[in-house]
Amino acid sequence: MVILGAPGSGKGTISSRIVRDFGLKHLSSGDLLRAQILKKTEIGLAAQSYMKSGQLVPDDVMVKLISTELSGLNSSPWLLDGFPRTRPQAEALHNNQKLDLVLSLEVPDDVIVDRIKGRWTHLASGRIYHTEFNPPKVPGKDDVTGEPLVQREDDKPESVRHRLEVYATNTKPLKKFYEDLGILQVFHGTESNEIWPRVHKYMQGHIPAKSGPF
Ligand code: G5P
Ligand code: MG
Repeated sequence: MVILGAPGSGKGTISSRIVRDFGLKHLSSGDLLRAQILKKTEIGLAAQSYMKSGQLVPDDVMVKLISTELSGLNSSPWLLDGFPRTRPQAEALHNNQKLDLVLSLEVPDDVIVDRIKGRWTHLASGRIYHTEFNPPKVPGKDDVTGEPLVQREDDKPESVRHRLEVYATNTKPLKKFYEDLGILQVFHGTESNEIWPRVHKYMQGHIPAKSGPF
């Protein structure tokens, strides 16, 4: 399955709950890219300047990265977060893998701009925190490793505004692509805790859950 949604709409937050309750493997394209940047790989070096300014990394780089990751999963069910983001990426995925579900999170832009200011990330694992919504046990430290948390370079207000525009232009039109395939389900809301029980209920109709919605 795929989860769509603007930057900061809660894809990572909802994905971690899907993983917990339904046991899917979570592949976040942004986390994969940030891991490549940390390791200073060729892909990481190529992606860094695009990501910093909130632009999309070129399609050929992304398609290669994600198809390599998917082929390593064998038959485990998976959840893609942040990919596809353009029509060519969606077509490349569609030509290789048949999707069962596509969820789209619809959160107003003003809510997003406000909440992104409070995000702190553990880059090595992709674990996400928020100063009010989901604070770490020790301020500034990852709960699992105790390592320092950082604010993403692309979470600066000018990058966030640009990422929202890029989403509206390139990624939002993918909803029609998946609607035409009959696999799109849209969830509107302003709080992840309000959206999540609806996502859980919808998914239970398609995948057996390991536990309840809370
Ligand atoms: P990413 O990493 O895919 P985005 O921009 O799609 O980045 P992002 O920013 O990771 O998405 P999210 O995952 O949708 O947002 O949101 P989240 O992290 O769960 O929630 C945001 C914050 O709000 C967190 O701090 C969370 O705790 C908090 N929060 C959640 N719910 C609530 C709530 O209800 N209330 C409150 N108060 N807070 C809440 O991509 C990054 C870059 O990588 C490149 C691009 O350059 C992209 O810009 N990239 C690609 N380029 C080309 N093609 C692709 N396929 C690419 N994929 C990545
Ligand atoms: Mg994310």
